[in-house]
Amino acid sequence: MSNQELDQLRQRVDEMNAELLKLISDRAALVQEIGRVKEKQGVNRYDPVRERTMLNSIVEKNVGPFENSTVEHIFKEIFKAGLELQQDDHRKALLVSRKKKPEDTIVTIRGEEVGNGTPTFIFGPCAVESYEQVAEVAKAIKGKGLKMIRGGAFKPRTSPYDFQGLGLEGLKILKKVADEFDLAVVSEIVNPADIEVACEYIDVIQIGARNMQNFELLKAAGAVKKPVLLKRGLAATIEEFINAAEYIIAQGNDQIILCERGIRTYERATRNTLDISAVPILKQETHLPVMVDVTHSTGRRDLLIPTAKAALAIGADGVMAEVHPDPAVALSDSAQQMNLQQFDEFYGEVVTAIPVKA
Ligand SMILES: [Mn+2]
Repeated sequence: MSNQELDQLRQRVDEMNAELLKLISDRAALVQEIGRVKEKQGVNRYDPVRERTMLNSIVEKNVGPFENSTVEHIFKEIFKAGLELQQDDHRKALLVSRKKKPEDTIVTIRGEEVGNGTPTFIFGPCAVESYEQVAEVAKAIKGKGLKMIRGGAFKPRTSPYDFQGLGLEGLKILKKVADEFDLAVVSEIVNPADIEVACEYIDVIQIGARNMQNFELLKAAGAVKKPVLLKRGLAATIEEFINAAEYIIAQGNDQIILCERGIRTYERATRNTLDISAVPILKQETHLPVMVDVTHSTGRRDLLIPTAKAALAIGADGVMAEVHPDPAVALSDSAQQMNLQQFDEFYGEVVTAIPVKA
């Protein structure tokens, strides 16, 4: 075979590649059109019966040289790529996405703005244990000029025999202390039925990691006009996390703060693994403020300062950490809450690490 002949054959292959690409692209455009029609009709995008019919008719026409299984495999890949395109179109349409709304959402909590470029700090005890305990922490928070306190009244715990929180009584204590110190209250709600009454006592509804996919709770939080702090589930992907936020915004409430709080991995040196890269990804993909909970992600007091610095350095809108007047006797999370002196050190170190804005 002469070199000239080979060149000619190769040129034909190049032309066919181009033709194939054009056909695949035209097919993709058609598939997208079908996706839009299906969306209008509310029909599921993936139709296995239709796919099987298409594959059968393609294989019937196969005269070789490829095996039927090879032809099926190639076309299955083309089908898959088309379906993924439809899903991308759908993702673009998410209300929490940057594509839908390019500018940052600022969440306003009693006049305090989260996501405006200045970091927000939320501190407070893991659980509300008594008026005195909460008041002591509130005083330290107020002393730093901060505006928010967190505290758990309803505690979803791993074991049913662990302290479950004071419930409504705990919310009343939080409210009383917050009023005295002029602080906004962040507290977790676990039952959709509690939201209405809880709104009288709290300023931010926290949805905890274990409830990130409690869809009825998400919908109920979306239906009220209260900011929501949504924590990432301990085994949730970023996509699942974003979709959980979508459940809230779809009900009309766009006052949502996302909170990375560590995910479960095989690593046991920390309680969870702080997924620090989730912060810039969430900032790119969504228009919502993103905070980092350094207490639950690490489970280690000695890692609170470095992880808080990392969070702010990578672009988080704020940091959350737990403070207790006497962590050794705390009813929950006693290993990782800071005492008041450690709180002073933490705050001093982390705030000095914040780059001064021009
Ligand atoms: Mn805790």
